Amino acid sequence: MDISRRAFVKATAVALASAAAAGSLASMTGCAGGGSGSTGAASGGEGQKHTAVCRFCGCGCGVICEVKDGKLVSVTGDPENLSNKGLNCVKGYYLGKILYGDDRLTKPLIREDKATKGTDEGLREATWDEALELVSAKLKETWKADKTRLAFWLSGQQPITEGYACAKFIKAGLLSNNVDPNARLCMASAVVGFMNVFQTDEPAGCYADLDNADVFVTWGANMAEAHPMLYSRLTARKLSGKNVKHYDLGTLRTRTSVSADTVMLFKPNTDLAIANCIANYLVQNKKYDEAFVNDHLQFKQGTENIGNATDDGYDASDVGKTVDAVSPITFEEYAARLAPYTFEYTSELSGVPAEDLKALALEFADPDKNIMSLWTMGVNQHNRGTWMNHNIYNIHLLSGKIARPGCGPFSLTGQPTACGTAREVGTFSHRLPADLLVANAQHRRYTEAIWDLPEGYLDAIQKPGMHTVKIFREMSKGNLDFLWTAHNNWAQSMPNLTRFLGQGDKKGIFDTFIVVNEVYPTLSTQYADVVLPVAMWVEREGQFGNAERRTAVFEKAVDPPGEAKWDLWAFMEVAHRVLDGEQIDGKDAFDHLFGFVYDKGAHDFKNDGRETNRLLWEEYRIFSNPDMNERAKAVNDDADGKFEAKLKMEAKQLAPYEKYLAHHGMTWPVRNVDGKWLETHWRFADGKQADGFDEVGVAKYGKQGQANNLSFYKSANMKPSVVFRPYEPPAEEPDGEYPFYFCTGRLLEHWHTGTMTRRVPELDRALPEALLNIHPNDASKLGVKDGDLVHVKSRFGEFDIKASTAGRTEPQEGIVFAPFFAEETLVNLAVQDTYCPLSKEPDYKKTCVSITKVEG
Ligand SMILES: Nc1nc2c(c(=O)[nH]1)N[C@H]1C(S)=C(S)[C@@H](COP(=O)(O)OP(=O)(O)OC[C@H]3O[C@@H](n4cnc5c(=O)[nH]c(N)nc54)[C@H](O)[C@@H]3O)O[C@H]1N2
Ligand SMILES: Nc1nc2c(c(=O)[nH]1)N[C@H]1C(S)=C(S)[C@@H](COP(=O)(O)OP(=O)(O)OC[C@H]3O[C@@H](n4cnc5c(=O)[nH]c(N)nc54)[C@H](O)[C@@H]3O)O[C@H]1N2
Ligand code: SF4
Ligand SMILES: [Mo]
Repeated sequence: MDISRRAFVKATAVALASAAAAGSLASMTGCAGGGSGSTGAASGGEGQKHTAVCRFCGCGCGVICEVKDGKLVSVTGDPENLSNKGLNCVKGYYLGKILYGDDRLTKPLIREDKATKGTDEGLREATWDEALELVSAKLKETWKADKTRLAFWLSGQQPITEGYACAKFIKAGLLSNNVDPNARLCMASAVVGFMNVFQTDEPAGCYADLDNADVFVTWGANMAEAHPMLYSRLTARKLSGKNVKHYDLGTLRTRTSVSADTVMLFKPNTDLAIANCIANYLVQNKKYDEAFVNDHLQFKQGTENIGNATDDGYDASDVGKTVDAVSPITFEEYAARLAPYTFEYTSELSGVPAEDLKALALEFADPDKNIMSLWTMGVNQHNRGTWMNHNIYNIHLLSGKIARPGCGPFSLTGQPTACGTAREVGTFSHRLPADLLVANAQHRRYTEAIWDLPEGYLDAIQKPGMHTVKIFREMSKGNLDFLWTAHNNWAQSMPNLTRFLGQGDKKGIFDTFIVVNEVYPTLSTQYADVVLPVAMWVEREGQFGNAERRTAVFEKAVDPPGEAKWDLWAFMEVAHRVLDGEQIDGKDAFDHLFGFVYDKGAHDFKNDGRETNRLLWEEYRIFSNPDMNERAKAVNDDADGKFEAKLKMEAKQLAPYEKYLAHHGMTWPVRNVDGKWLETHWRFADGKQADGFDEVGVAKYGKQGQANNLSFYKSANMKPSVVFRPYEPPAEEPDGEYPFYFCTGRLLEHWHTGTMTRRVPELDRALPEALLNIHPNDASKLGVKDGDLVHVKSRFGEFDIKASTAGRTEPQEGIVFAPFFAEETLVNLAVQDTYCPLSKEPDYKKTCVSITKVEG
């Protein structure tokens, strides 16, 4: 087996004349409309065209794939997809090339000797049959012996129907909740924030807000690198609108800061205080929207001084068990809690000048200003990530700046379908499809009805399973026998890799039977016992759901190489084998759960990929359209009225599969009005009271006095919660031994662990290596010059990296930054796995480290 996996890591110094490297606002984003990325073959525009969606970031840009002679020859922006209207960034244009790296996996691989784990050696080619039999036997053995010792780790990059089928197989077939997605590392704090505030996980705004805002506030979101298409809409609005302002808050100066009128660099975690300071100003000066507050809000406080989830015992500790608790308070009590957050105190704590804090507070105090807040990992990957989501909602709710065009808190999603799959179909350890929870008996009854399971069947999974960090911590301790991962690269992306890959106790990873579905050799395949080679992106049909609730289908355009197969097929083949001989309600278990996509008894799907996808979609769609199914309707219409599904489920309605193809994507809820399927742009706004729907994007929005048009249909008493959340410090603070904060993140050209983008020569050349960005004063104190190799060490682990004072991000003194795309510079060996106790999302942004120059 010849895996030339290192070949692609070769660094050349040639920089791509990528827009990313240019200075001007318009070109800085790397965005352009109508351009095309040729994949090498001639692109004359005469090939076969297929509609698709970019498989990288949560912007969810529509693209058109052009195919000639069975090869993807060009990718261009899709003008008919309303999320991007033809715009793409540089990664979008080179999308086609990600399919054609030299070392695509084309045959199943099996490891004979566990001792070779963690090396390039030891995997041999196998037939699909042999690999599937082995995986099935190991899964079944673990399942029968002790099903707490198996786990699945899935992804916000896994297409919707594939995630839905996996959730059904694991939750109903295996009766296990040990499944979690990589979205736990990413959107979990946002999700818990949504649920706590609105009791529903749904972004209220849409991308059109970017074209209508008067003020943009980026709260530690580097949109220029991470959401380039949306950033180009932000800068376009700033250049064309009158007096449009941008406040960029963060711990680093980034490419996003370039367009800002005011850059507010704060000390890590003091964003909590900054938001409270704005709320305090609004409250003390009676500058909040009184009608909105009286009609629509309730006030609460929660458990405080919650410590840090650094150790295993945290969740079971006294404070760990109560972190979710909240209790009602009056508006006056809320005001009193805010009172300490004066401009002076907050300025001293955060390092942000008081006049900048006041300027931002005055924007929120102005009833005529439309303000859009945008945030991503700076807020979510935070030891108080859920709290920080609250604090942003708090100021938007107090000022009534929500649910109208150009105005609202907008939680940006990172991955292409973290919303659509991980959050919507329920691949989290505590969820069922469509916002439903395993712990809620009514939710289980409803799910049982749709899946035709006997009443009470899902009571076996009422306890949430292991969340992501726990899965890997348990593996490191030898408590996991079987792990199957797909659409992620955990051996590079998980925090505190040292715990299970490095100098830590390696026992667990050697003893766990690990299956990895992959398209290229990665660090994770180095630890796999079986590697299943899979079809990538448009080598099969799939669906993504982006940050503005837009669901879109990407069509199959080309065949997968060699023996690579659809992930879904592999999962179902194993499900078939593992459930063989099992019964549900006296019927064959596999047939009962998945027979509808198969010809009876056959191992091949009923029809082509389109029909399999459509059948799975139509079943998933019942969750939000209960009238489609008698049993679901009966539970929904429950006579004792305990389950208010009718209102709550329909409010997330989805359309029939073919509508998404015809419309190049639609934003949910998609409502049938007089026989036409219409999408919804703003949530909670202008709806008929209590029916949960907007007027389908028709604007009738006043800037004030809008209170009567709002419907927070799922919130308790129809009122979202303002929860007071104080400032509490980061999990670790710099000291003599570890004097720097280490922040990690992303840069434009590369996607996460670099497995795809580093195989595109143009992107690889543009950003060939990961560097540690450091403030010039810190560098000179350490005697470090640009290009010097330094040793970075934390309480968790260590690695070497070259230092640079001239990087694209410019940290404040005392903070250093590095991206995590380079496997040869494995920064996550040193990143803490302390997580937000409410969301269990790790804080990748502020591990304390020491830095020393490597001599010689
Ligand atoms: N090019 C590219 N784009 C991507 C991705 C990619 O891999 N490559 N990945 C996608 C995914 S999955 C995600 S999740 C997004 C991530 O998108 P972002 O979150 O925008 O990017 P990061 O680089 O992870 O985070 C850097 C930011 O964290 C902020 N920060 C650090 N500490 C704090 C703090 O204490 N408080 C606050 N408020 N902010 C802080 C910094 O100021 C900085 O702005 O990008 C998506 N887009
Ligand atoms: N230091 C640090 N680490 C971080 C973060 C950070 O800010 N700092 N951010 C975290 C966040 S927000 C995220 S979202 C995670 C992302 O972490 P991961 O999801 O683990 O990383 P990716 O590189 O996106 O892994 C996706 C893998 O899927 C493979 N792939 C591509 N197409 C297919 C397919 O069709 N099927 C299958 N089975 N595989 C396919 C790719 O080759 C790639 O190896 O990283 C987290 N890790
Ligand atoms: S990476 Fe994001 S911004 Fe760039 S084309 Fe893809 S979806 Fe659009
Ligand atoms: Mo993410």
